[in-house]
Amino acid sequence: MKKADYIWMDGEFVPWDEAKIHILSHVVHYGTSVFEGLRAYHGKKGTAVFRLREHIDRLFYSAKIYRMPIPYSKEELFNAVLETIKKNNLKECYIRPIVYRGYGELGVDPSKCPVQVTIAVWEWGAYLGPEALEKGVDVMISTWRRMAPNTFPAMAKAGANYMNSQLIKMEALQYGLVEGIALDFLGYISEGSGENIFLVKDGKLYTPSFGSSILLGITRDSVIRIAKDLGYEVLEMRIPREFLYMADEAFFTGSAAEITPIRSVDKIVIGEGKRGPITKQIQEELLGIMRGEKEDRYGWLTYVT
Ligand code: PPE
Repeated sequence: MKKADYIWMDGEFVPWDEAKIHILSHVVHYGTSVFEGLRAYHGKKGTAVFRLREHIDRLFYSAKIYRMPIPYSKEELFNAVLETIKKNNLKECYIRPIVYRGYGELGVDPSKCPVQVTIAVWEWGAYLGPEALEKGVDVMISTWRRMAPNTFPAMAKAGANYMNSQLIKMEALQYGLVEGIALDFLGYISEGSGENIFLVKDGKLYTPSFGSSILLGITRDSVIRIAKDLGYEVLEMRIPREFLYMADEAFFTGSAAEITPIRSVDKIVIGEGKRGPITKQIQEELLGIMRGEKEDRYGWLTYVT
């Protein structure tokens, strides 16, 4: 990864190489963390963070689910993100705030371990490869399922959920594919290892509902709003696997993946096997807003000043 200069750790800036924790921290042993991932883009009016408020809100509800009292206010973390970007002099970056249980006692009970907070920023290019945004990606349905309800809370963006994501990702890479799509516990489409998924069929958009063990993606929400305002019907529902093969277009959404078209699934070509027109239209709209080229009509940008 590309190093930046400083990482915000519990209220202080620490040089990148010195941002360390104790090996017996609770998080190392039991995966006790919740985190966020978001991006800042550089446009005509300067650098702006995309949907910072919503990402901070999700961080707090992830922490609430896991009974982790965050020792800062939302406002403090909001400002800390902006300060961290400034301190590192970055025009565009990926932002990773993480809340975790540190060093105290080992054993499953986390309550004796302090809740700590770190914010890192770095330059991160296209998540699924340099050509993916335009050309699309070849993917597979994973043999691994997403977690069943009331096992691991899918709506909490917890570090531990990404052990499941790693299984999905590693399997896809072993088969020479870019990503895996997991089904939910009932066998309906859920999401990619680090992205939500949308399908386009006969001019309508479809995406799995939050009952299908998905992370409620903020990019997903942005796409739903943009698509509706462009006049498309958007259905959030249970989606059978075969509907994906029947789709005219399909794409992933995520802060890291942005909007990445899906070209094939299980070697079955989706639509025409390239970025479809509706995918392109929504991509241009969303990236246009993110990059400050189109009016910020939803109030999604926070400028780093
Ligand atoms: N589902 C999962 C499992 C997921 O990890 C992400 C984001 C999404 C959906 C989309 O959510 P949103 O970013 O709010 O639109 N994945 C993050 C982490 C990626 C990583 O490899 O780390 C991200 O995109 O930042």
